[in-house]
Amino acid sequence: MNITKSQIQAFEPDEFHERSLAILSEKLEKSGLDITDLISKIAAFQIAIPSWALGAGGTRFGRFSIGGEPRNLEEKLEDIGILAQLTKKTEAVSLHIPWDIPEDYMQIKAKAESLGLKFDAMNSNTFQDYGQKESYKMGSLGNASKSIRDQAIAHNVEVIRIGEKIGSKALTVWLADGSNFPGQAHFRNSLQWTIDSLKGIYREMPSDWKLLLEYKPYEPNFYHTIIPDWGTSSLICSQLGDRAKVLVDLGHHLPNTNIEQIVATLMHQNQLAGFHFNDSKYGDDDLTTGSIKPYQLFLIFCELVGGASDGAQAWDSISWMIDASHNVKDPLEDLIQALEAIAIAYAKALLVDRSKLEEAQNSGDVAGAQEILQAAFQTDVRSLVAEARMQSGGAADPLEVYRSLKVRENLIKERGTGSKATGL
Ligand code: RM4
Ligand code: MN
Ligand code: MN
Repeated sequence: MNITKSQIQAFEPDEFHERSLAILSEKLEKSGLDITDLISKIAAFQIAIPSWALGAGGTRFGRFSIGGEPRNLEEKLEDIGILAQLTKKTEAVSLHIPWDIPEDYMQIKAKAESLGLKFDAMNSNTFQDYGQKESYKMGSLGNASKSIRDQAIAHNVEVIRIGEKIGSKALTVWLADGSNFPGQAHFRNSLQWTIDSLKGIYREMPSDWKLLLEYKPYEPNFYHTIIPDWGTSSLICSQLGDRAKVLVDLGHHLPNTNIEQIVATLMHQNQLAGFHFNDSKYGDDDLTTGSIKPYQLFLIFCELVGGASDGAQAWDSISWMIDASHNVKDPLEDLIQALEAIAIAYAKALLVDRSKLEEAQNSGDVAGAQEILQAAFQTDVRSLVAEARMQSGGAADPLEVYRSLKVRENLIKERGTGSKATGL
């Protein structure tokens, strides 16, 4: 399905848009902020979409199809193209191998280009068996068996080679490796095997590539995970080299973890690779970004904006991607909501008066510091975000346009009700 520019522009912003924007601009300019600069920063911020997020996700109890799911990689790109047109917040796709091995590289590259999309980080998969010789049941890069480790290394190298053909510049490694029961695995040995395997992969990366290393404290293994936290990931990255950095997936933390502090610490050592955005109440990848903890998302962006403006780590060196599973919502609607929530959190973080905050911090003014953060967080920036999107050619209200144009209904007509996208 194709959406045209004029179809998008036929939808006017609501009657309050101009007035809301005028009032907000007046207020922000009074506090010394430059509206044009804010709008261009918000418009420039782009978040990649993973190729596995366009179909219905499921739990171990079941999976309920949403209909019209993309049947192949081309159709996945088309879905992301729709998101890009409506939101102007994404211009890249992140592929998961072997879920999405391109059949014809030239053709897939051309297809992406025609939709204005690039290829972001490549994702390897050694957490499932996909017809390879030896099973990953007991782990992959950290498996006790050398031949299984070698097979997992070879898979990652193959993913790098595929990525090179389509213009990707990064490899994301998430390991399911760990154990379910005490005594099942040797902690130190499995960590060392993992480090050695990752060194083998790192050596094979082209010199302009980066390696993004995820951590996760549980699932699918429930007793121990070889890379459970940012500290372990950071320790491994330091042994690999400068181009290996820690990837923060928001769903990969135990309850109440201070993720914003992790972000600050990683930026402090120039080791933040990027983000996988999602929100979670209990587990991993569960919910739409910003649907449960928007304040936390804002605080994370405060650290990002602060770290970049203080020169701790360059903004452009950080990768951004959504990584969520959509169980009950239309994935495209869910992604529209997530992109909006991320843009809003970023926009609010840009409003924080950082020098006043530092003054409050240094003088022990606890209440004052809280006021500064809350003042930014409570500001309704939706008109600013909408304006940035419209100036880039996107929709005033992407979800409304999506629904009015009956995108899902059209996709179902095109692809049927029973189509099933590869992925989670
Ligand atoms: C994992 C992790 C990875 C993603 C898989 C599908 O929990 O977040 O990034 O590739 O899920
Ligand atoms: Mn992830
Ligand atoms: Mn995850």
